[in-house]
Amino acid sequence: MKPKIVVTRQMTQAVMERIASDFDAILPPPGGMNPDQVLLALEESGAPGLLFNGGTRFDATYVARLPETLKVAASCSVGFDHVDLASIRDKGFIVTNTPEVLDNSVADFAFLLLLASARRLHEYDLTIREGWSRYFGVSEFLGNDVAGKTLAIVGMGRIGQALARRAQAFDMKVIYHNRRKLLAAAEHGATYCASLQELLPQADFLSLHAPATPETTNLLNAETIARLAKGAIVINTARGSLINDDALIAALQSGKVRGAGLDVFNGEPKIDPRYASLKNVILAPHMASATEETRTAMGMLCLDNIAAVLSGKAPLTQI
Ligand code: 8YV
Repeated sequence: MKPKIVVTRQMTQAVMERIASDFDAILPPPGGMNPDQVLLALEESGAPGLLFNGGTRFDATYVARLPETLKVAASCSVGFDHVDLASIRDKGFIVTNTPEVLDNSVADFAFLLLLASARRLHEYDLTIREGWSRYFGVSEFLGNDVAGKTLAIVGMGRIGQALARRAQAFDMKVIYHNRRKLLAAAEHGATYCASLQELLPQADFLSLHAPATPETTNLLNAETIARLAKGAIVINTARGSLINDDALIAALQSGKVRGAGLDVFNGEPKIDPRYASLKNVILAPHMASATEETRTAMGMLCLDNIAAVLSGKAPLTQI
């Protein structure tokens, strides 16, 4: 008897093929299941397993409505700010996430945003699309080198460490702020700053990699932006809640912040419309982990977790 699961999002082909062979699955419509559809599918099927992601927010009210038949919910994400852990524990089922398998993809994307922002790639692309009419002068439309510059990382977990390795390969100096200083082997040559106040003035580039928590909400605000060196570039592939949009937009408009590369936003997908009017911002729709290889690895890890729990074994990556 194949274990029953509800799948809320269309996964990559390899993952869908494994679902078809190993599970008795209730599959989503092309646009994915909305939260009510997830609840109904779980209730009607009695499925003990669920494969979901941040599109289904497990807040306390929603968790209370989940059927008792649910035993394991695997989130296809490393972040779990969409999961109220206390209510999960009260309800008595297991929730897992997908750490490590997306480290390289997200670090690649953060560095992509950093390089593209430094070299104004999106503005050059726009120049061609809008009708390139003349060569630019030797001192016109310039970007900035990254070699020799300082990358400041806030949140030096696995993704932050992977980004540090990439930056060092581009001859950048790396400093970081974290809840605690890492062991030297994990620092990859980066220098620890015990406070944001110590880190921010040194940043030519600031990349955010902290989780979304009450403590990190609006971590980048008017006061912390004021401490940045003029002309710093801000990168965010973590969570939109880390940035106060009014403060960053004002800084981008004034030039205090030279540019930004943003993959995550407050209120996404309905983001602050002012971002789209700024030419010194690169915008991406929360896609830092979006490669065929990584999304397959994430989906497979979700299925490994579900299969383990439903066969009486311990999950691999329980939150
Ligand atoms: C997910 C994310 O990777 O992993 C995370 O925490 O932010 C997301 O990008 C994506 O939604 C796939 O489920």
